[in-house]
Amino acid sequence: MKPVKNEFLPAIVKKFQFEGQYVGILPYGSGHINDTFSVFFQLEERTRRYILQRINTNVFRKPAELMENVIGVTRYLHGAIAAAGGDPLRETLNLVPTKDGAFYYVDEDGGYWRSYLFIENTVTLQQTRSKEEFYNSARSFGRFQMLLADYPAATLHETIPLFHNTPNRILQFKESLAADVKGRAAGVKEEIDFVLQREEYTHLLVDMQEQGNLPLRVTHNDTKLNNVLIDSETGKGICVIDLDTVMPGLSLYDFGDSIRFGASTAAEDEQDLSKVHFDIGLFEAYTRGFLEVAGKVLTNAEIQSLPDGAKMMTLECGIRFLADYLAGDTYFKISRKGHNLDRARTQFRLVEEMEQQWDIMAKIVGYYCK
Ligand code: ADP
Ligand code: GN1
Ligand code: MG
Repeated sequence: MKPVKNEFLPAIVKKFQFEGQYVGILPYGSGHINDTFSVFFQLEERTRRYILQRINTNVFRKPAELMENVIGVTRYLHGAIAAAGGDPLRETLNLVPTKDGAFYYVDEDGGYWRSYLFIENTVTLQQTRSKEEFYNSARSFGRFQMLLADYPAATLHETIPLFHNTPNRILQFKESLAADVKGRAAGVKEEIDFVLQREEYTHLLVDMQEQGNLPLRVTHNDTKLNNVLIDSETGKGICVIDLDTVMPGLSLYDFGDSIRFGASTAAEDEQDLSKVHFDIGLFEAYTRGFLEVAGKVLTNAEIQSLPDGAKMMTLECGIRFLADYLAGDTYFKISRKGHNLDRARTQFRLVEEMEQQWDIMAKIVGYYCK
């Protein structure tokens, strides 16, 4: 995708139904995929913010279908949250329409733009700060899954085909490895071996699902900690965001992706691996929060497989980072040389430590089996 041209931003802003006097626009957030901005408006004495995003169409090939999903899911959540006595303007994303009454705007270069109400007095965390906050985020993602339990899954488009199909991720990795377009493979032999040694394991969850042992549900599929807005005063999870990958999936994907990001003692891109550890206390806190809310709908097979969800999502993400490093950093945004390799290494470190603490992980989830 071409970089966003800053001088065109005010013209994009004009397309949306924003309230007040335009003040300015700034890049926002730390997502790896979309281009996100916050837009400031003055309305009487108050400053109001909106989120404006350009969807990454390299990653999401059918943005109109993606927006159909987002419209459907946010509308449904709005109703479910209101019915439960919650505040739908704070507890789910709300799209801001364009002046033409659509929910996205396509610019001259084919860029897809959308806007959300900015949810104020919240923070997004790039790393877990406390057990309690992580537990709270687990309750939010658990609630998200519960609220969407009856959503008509068949109406959802698959926005990225085979997104969490880990064997397919291995195939893509092998393609990047064979092409080795930047000549980087020779320098990462150890990491490549780490992946290949676990190739057989990558089939576990898709096989269980195909054999009918794990049910398909409506899942978020990108449940890292910075995709939940945390109330800055109470530390409670307020709103699950980044709905681009809401699709039918396994509950283990949502559980697992949260663990891979949040049960680490360091940031996803920490360069000093001596700081990166899998924290079993954080694993326990997240498991408790997630299962307190979503546990009643999960089967015993799902609960017992939660450690595999955690390990699989961590391994898969490491494979994706390493594949992108080999391919020349074309998928995930990077801000330094070797960024994707650093990210891959943290993931592999976490996988190793999960393998070492497997029995304790199994014991923790076993406590919740019915
Ligand atoms: P990406 O797919 O690139 O991760 P996200 O949709 O997660 O994009 O948005 C990037 C960041 O923008 C989030 O991590 C969060 O900090 C912020 N953000 C997104 N939507 C909102 C919102 N409605 N209110 C406040 N902050 C938001
Ligand atoms: C991306 O969009 P963002 O930054 O929340 C990626 C996830 C990865 C994550 C790793 C659509 O998430 O799958 O797990 O980076 N999203 C997509 O941090 O590929
Ligand atoms: Mg995000």
